[in-house]
Amino acid sequence: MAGVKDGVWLYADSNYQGKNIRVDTHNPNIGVYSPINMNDLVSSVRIVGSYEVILYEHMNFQGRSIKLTGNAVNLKDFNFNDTATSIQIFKR
Ligand SMILES: [Ca+2]
Repeated sequence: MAGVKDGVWLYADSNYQGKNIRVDTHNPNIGVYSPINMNDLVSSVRIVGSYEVILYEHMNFQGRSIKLTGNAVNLKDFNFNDTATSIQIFKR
């Protein structure tokens, strides 16, 4: 995707819509410590570059989790809509 900075983009709505933040391995915060609070809001995920992502239901990588190795246009498909509170990102 030309012009889009490498990283993991999280969107509040499905189909990569709504407010969004970019996170990477150095800055994986999506909750109260991030510039835009995405806690329990993420509905789609776009992975730009070679990353693997694990979304967790609770802070500090607790609770239910899903692993993504590619884009997710609608986290409802993963039964994980508006659920993610912490995230781990790995370079592949
Ligand atoms: Ca949402």
